Amino acid sequence: MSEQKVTVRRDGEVGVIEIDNPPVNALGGAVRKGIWDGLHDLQGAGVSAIVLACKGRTFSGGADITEFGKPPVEPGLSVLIDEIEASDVPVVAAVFGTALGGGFEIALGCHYRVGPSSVKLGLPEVKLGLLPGAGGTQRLPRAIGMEAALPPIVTGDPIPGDEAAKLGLLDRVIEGDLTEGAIAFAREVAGKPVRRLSRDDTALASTKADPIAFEEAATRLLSRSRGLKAPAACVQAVRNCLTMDFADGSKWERETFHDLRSGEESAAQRHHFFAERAALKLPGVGKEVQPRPVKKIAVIGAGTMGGGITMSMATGGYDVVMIDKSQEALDRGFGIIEKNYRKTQARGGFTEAEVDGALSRISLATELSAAADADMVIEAVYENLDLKKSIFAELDKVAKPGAVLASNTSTLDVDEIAAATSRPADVMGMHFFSPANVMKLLENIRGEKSSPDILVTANTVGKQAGKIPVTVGVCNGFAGNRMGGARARQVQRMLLEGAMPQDVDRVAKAFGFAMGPLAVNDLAGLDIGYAVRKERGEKSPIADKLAEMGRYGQKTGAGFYLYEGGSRTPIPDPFVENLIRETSAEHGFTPREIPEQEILDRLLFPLINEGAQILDEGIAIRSSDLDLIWVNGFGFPLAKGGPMFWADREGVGNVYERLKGYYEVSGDPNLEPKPLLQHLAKTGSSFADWSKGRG
Ligand code: T1G
Repeated sequence: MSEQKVTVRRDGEVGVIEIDNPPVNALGGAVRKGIWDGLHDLQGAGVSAIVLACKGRTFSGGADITEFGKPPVEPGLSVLIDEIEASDVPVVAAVFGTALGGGFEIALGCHYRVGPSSVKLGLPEVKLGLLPGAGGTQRLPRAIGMEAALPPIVTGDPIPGDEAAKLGLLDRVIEGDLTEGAIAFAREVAGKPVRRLSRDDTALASTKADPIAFEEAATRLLSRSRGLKAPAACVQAVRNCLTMDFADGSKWERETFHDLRSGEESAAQRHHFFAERAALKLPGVGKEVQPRPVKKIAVIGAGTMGGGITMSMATGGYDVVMIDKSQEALDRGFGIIEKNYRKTQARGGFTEAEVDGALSRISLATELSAAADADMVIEAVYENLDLKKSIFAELDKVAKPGAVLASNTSTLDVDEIAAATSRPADVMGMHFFSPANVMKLLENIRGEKSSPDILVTANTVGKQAGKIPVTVGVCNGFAGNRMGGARARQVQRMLLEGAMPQDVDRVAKAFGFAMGPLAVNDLAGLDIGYAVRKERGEKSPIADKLAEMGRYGQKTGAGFYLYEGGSRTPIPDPFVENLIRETSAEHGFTPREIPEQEILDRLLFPLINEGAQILDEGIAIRSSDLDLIWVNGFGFPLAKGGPMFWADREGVGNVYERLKGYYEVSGDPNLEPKPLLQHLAKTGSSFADWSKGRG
């Protein structure tokens, strides 16, 4: 017998419907049925008011996403919400925690909402590639006006409880025992006329009279939508309030919701929702493995990475001591941190209090001894193995027992760094991506001897710092950069075969990358890649020549492209085109025009093929981890889900056959299909199926 997900009781003349569906009281079919039956039973019993409450840690977090795509179960959420709103008996929603999506929508269908100032009310459907599908785009504007309703619907960012109270979304702020408070409130409103948002257009009047402010807000919000469909649909749904009544507006909303939910973009974004949570699960590491307590973090190095990491940690609420031998570097680094904070504050990204708080948590020191009381140390010095090993040997003497010792290395062997200490179990990698205060990806590198609890600690700290942590093993380039290296080799090969930089970048951007790989090289600096290749004894004929000429990219005004007058706009350069043709001839190639489909395939397949090998070697745990890495660290379009998700949707067999074809034509060993890719193709399987049950 499935446990009771909804209980119904009476407290005098007030009825209470209580949802108990851990972990987030998702509004699955059984919950909706329980609410539906409870509502009618209580109405039939003649109660004077009803409270809709939830047990556990939050009011409902929305519809049950795991039910999407399955046969619908009656009553549908919209129908249930309309039924609640139609009640002659007032219904009071006792909201707390994060009342999101359908959870907020059902609260909007109630006649009153009460809760603590800590509650967050939100419609994050847009983050799943959807729009609110149960009346949210029609009721919220009718509750607080169209201009106020637009940002939370289009960004998916929640409305904090104190702001919700100011907007009239909370009829009473109740701290302490919420259910009791809600019952007392229900007694107050019993017998009073109820306000039904679907029948009250008052709040729409000002925008109907003058829609300019609304349209300006819409344009501003959509400018950041990265071409995704859902944000534009959210805007249109709210805009419909100007010309449609509630019934027609809701019909449009529901139809559009179903269109989006059955589309590729939402499938990709829902994949990411679950992928972020799956990435925190480590094979063999159960919930009994707790993170080590972290309050103070020491960051070693005040350069670009050290400064960005310091910002992320201070923003996450940690006390941070930034350590650098040079006081000048510390002062410069702190100055950049303060400037970045103030810039974001000016854009409304932080309040002044948040910035002041974060800055107050940062201290500076020139001695490593300042790390003595840190619970975690993150080393972010120059990418040199000997230097890092010497610092970790010092840390071994200075850091307190139990401190997590992490290196921000992007390519070096974490096991070698760990071996420089007497406590390799406390050592791991925490690979941030530049700029570290902006990029969400955090690759946590599991050393051979890293203890499980430091991996859990790094996940906890990473999440609190607003990162998306993914745990991978030790190899050259870990996961993201190793896949990137495979693609880079193919890009350079295509130039030798006859493609020009602008051809490759045009195809990449048409697929959805914000920048093409050659423009990214120019942004990062060709000198960086050149130094890494020199250290490894690798060659890249064209890129090496450019670097040796001092054409490093944007920073020198010329790389694969020209950059005039400090502009960041890449301009194709005939000099480079000639250099490519000469180098191609030197290497015995006969230039040909490469079809765009082949260029796209040879941009994506190396990621998929190397990703397959990384999975097969156990460096990465599951394919969705690689999708998180490439979307959040390397600009793979979220709408396409990530390289491995895209391969599954394209058909692994299809990818394998085309890759094998390119390999057979070119003979390029970098195009040879890896064993796992071949296996999945031959067995008609997918990366997702292969990954199931791996941690
Ligand atoms: N459905 C199903 N499972 C969910 C879920 C949901 N809505 N939300 C969370 N989970 C699972 C999650 O996968 C994880 O599972 C566990 O619960 C704990 O989640 C009509 C159609 C609510 C802020 O987008 O933002 O309503 O890994 O680790 O950090 O318009 O979960 O343990 O197996 O995130 O405390 C709209 C999504 C849905 C909110 C809690 N709602 N959830 O955060 O826990 S669409 C959302 C969250 C909708 C209507 C439309 C967060 C949270 P597992 P967690 P948390």
